[in-house]
Amino acid sequence: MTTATRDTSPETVYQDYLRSLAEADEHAAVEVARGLLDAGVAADRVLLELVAPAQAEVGELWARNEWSVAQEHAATHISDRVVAAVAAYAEVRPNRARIVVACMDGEWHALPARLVAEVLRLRGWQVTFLGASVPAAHLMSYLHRYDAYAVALASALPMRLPHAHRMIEACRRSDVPVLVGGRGFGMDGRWARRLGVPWAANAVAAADLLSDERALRAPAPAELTHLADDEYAGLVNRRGELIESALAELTQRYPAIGDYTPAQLDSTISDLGHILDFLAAALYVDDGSLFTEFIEWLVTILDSRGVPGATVEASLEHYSRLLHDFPRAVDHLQRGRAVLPARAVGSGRPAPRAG
Ligand code: B12
Repeated sequence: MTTATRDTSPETVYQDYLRSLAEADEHAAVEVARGLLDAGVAADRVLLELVAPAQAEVGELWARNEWSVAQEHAATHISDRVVAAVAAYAEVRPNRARIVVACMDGEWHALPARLVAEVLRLRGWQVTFLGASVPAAHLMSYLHRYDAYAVALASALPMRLPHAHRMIEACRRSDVPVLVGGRGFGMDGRWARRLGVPWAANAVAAADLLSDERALRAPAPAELTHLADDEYAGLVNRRGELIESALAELTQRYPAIGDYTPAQLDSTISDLGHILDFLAAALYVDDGSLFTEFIEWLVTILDSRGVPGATVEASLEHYSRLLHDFPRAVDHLQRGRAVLPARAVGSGRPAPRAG
């Protein structure tokens, strides 16, 4: 008689976990994580080597339009429950100072920050996790009241960098050291360096940085002298007017847009706004790669939802024309056009967009 033995190789465990997310099976997902903990795998490894990569993969499935927004939401909720289960399993008494972990105002990606918070807690820090989108004024009064040793700020979206900078400066005025993390600062942290703020690639690096008070308290200066040209501020002031005129131009060039449903129109306006917000962020940190990476991402997303990139080409061209007296912005826009795939350039009719 043979007994079926459970395959516990990391790849099989990962696939089991991903399947439980796909099937929205919370119980199975928690079981997979508990199985690892029971087998002696450290709690921070379960968080960073199972939950984190699975969430990133959920993002890729959503980006390719293989998963709906609802499937992504269900998976994210389950990941959150798994993080709670892992934290409860490995209860650690705090023996170090208080760290406040918070998402920037307008930032709804709370799970990455929560993973960081839990790993710091596992290392003995007394962590207060404030969650998604914390308004700057509330964060400041919290820091004063609870005498935080440091604050860890999270951002997943590069377009929020100018805002992030204001929040970082406000924390510093309160004399609380700041460290930042999340893909919004660039996968290698290069935009955090521009803002002159210590950055950690992941939760483990954040824990190391927090133990190095000198690095935390003596960050390199910000490199933002280019802001003297006022292009960033000028673009932000003209945002509404630019979106309006780009929409009018697109509708004239592609009359099919006139038949869009309100939801499709909302998505188009939101895309036009995102283009400007990423352009503004690129101007803020003076790095064209921020904008070109976004354009490559946008075209892939639109393509998987049946919207031809020709509309992106037309929008970039339109913005270049209106912003002709902003040389840095025009340069970023031209570079953005240069990374468009050949099929995205031309005058094809936009197909009805997915939503
Ligand atoms: C879940 C999710 C959401 C959920 C978030 C819910 C929640 N409770 O977190 C919701 C639905 C709200 C959401 C909304 C949006 N999302 Co979203 N989302 C994701 C998704 C699928 C997973 C995020 C996650 O948990 N990742 C797992 C973590 C662990 O990975 P990580 O970010 O790399 O984190 C590691 C490090 O970066 C670091 N780290 C992260 N944070 C911090 C913080 C500190 C202090 C430190 C030290 C380190 C650190 O440590 C982590 C562990 O090692 C990602 C896909 C992805 N690849 O991440 C997209 C993703 C981030 N979202 C994306 C987008 C575009 C959006 C929206 C704009 C979509 C829209 N059109 O509305 C909105 C923006 C909302 C907003 N204003 O914040 C894009 C961003 C692309 C880009 N070019 O910027 C991504 C990459 C999806 C994709 N593949 O296109 N999203």
